[in-house]
Amino acid sequence: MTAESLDLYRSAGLAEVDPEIASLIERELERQRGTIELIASESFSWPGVLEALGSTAANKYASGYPGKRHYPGCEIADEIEQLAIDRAKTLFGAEHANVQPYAGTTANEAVYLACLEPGDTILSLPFAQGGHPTHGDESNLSGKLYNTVSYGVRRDNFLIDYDQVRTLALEHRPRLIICGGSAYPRIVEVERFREIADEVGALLMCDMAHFAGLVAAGLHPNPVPHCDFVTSTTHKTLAGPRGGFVLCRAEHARALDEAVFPVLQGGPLLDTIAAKATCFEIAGSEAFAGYQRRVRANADRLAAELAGRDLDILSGGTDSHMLLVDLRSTEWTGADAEKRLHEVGVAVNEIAIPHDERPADETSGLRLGSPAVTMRGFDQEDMAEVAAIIVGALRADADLNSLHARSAALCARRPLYPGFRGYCSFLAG
Ligand code: DSN
Repeated sequence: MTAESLDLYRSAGLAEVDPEIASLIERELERQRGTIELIASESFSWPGVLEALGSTAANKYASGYPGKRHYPGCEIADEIEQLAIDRAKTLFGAEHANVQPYAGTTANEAVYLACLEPGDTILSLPFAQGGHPTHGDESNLSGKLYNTVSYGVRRDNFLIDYDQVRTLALEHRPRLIICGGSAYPRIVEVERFREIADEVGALLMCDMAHFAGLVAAGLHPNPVPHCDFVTSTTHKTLAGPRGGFVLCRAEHARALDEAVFPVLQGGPLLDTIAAKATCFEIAGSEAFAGYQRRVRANADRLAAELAGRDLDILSGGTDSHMLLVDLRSTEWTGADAEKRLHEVGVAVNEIAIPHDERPADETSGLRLGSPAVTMRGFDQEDMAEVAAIIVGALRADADLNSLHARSAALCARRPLYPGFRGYCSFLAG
C-alpha cells in the first residue's frame, strides 16, 4: 500500500475506497425498494438508527459494564450504554436491562446460562409449532445442554394449550418455562404461564422478539411484570438495529450480566448499543404507537383479504403483526409458494404449520408480516392489493409478468427511504 493510498483510505468514503461493496449495498437497497417485504421478522430501520450504526462509536473497546470496564477511555461509552439501559427499562417497566447481546439467540442463551445448569429441564413451544430453535430445539445448543419438554398448540384452533402446559409442568417440574416464539400470531397469555410457573416453582422467560414493538405501543400485554426474564431483538417490530437485549427482575441482574459478559460474549458493539438507545427513544413516542397501530390494522386487513379469497388463515386471523397461511387445502407446499411469490416481487417465508405432515424443507405454510411494508407507508387498501397479487400468483394460470408489474407499481407508489442519496441517510443532502 502506498502512502498516497493510505491518505485516501483515511479520508474517503466507501464509494471511493471500495466501489465493489458500495455498489452491492446500493443494489441491496434497490432490492429492498422494489420488493413487497412481508417477512414477519424484518422491518426497515429509521435513518437515525442506521446513522448510529455506521458511526465511530464502533471503534471503542468497552468490555465490561458502565463504571466497570476493562479499558480506559470508556466515559462516553458508559454514557451511551447507560442511556440505552435506562431507556429500555423505562420503555418496558423493567427492573434491570442488559443491552449487550449481539442477537436474540445470545440473549436467550444468556438467560439459560444465568439460571440453568446443564441437564436442567425447560418447558417450551417447539420450533415446529411456533417457538424458536433457541428454545431447546435439538439442532441448537439449548437442546444439547438442557432437557427439553414441549407443549403445543391445539389441533382445533391452533391456540396454545394452556391445560397441556400445566399438566406437563406438574409432571416434569421444569426449572424454566419459556413462552413467546417466532410464529405464534395470537396474544401470548403470560399471566397464565406465570400461574403455572408459580404452581411448580419454575422460573418464567418470555421471548418477545417478534411482538416487542406492539408491547412498547400498548398493543400486546407487557410480559415484563409477570416474568423473571424477558428477551427480545431490536430489529423486528421495534424497527431498530440488528441485536438483542434482556430485561429481568433485579434479583437476577448480577447472574444475567455475568452470563452475557464474560461468559458468553466479548466486547460490546458500542455503535449498535447507541443505535438501540435511539430505537428505544423512538419506540416510546406517540408517533411509534401510531405506526404500530397501522402495523396491526394492516395485518388484520391482509388476513381478511386472503381469507376472503379462500386461503386458510391459521387460527382464523391474528392479534399481532403476523399471520400464518395454511396451504393444506391448496396444491402448494410452503417452499414452492415462497418461490412463486418471490417471482412476483413478494417476499414471505415458508413455515411448518403446527402438526405439519410435510417435511421441514417443504412445509405447508407461509408466514407473512406487516411491519416492513407499513414502515414504507402501505395502508389497508395497499394490503388488499397485496392480497390480490398473492392469490393471483398462486393460481395455476397466473400471469407472472403482470403480477410483478403490479408489485412494482405498489412499491413505486410507497417509496422506501425517499430522502436517501446513495445507500445511507448521511449521504443525503
Ligand atoms: N426469529 C427468527 C425469525 O422469526 O425469522 C429468526 O431467528
